[in-house]
Amino acid sequence: MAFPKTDLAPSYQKPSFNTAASFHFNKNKRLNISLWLNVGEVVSENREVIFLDQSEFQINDYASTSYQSLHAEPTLHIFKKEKWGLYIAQGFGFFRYETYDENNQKLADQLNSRAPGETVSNFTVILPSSLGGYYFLPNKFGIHGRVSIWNTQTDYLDNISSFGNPDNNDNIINLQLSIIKQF
Ligand SMILES: [Ca+2]
Ligand SMILES: [Ca+2]
Repeated sequence: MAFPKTDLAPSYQKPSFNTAASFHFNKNKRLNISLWLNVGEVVSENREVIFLDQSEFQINDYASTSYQSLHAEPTLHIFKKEKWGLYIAQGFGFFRYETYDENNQKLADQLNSRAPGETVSNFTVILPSSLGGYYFLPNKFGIHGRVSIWNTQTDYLDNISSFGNPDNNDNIINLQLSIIKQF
């Protein structure tokens, strides 16, 4: 489940589905590395926001952001036992996204939705900070849960920066629960 925090939706509230695949190289006692692929969508919406000058600009009050990301993360085990572990991780990776309005039109193309000269990219870097744990059954299958703050390096997940608070980037918290297999 992914929860966005943007200029339109300033607290982590509205959950959306996130799908992930990951590989964990877990041989070492403490320091290991994992690779993550995530695909999902987050929605930001604020019907009550009244922006200053609606005559000149068509500022969006809704943004649906679909994304794909790939990141690598060194993981540091706090506990590592034969059947279970608890770890923290700090990743680095790439994040591709596209933001749509309610009519499924790309907001990036709608120049009058942003301040003059504000161009958006659909590509950014993420620095996910995570806390996770896992437990293996005797059949080598297991369950894995974690929480991640993605620390995106963009303010345009909701297509709004100058008209909102340009000093903070948009962000995503991701809660994940997955089935894992030991090889
Ligand atoms: Ca923003
Ligand atoms: Ca902002």
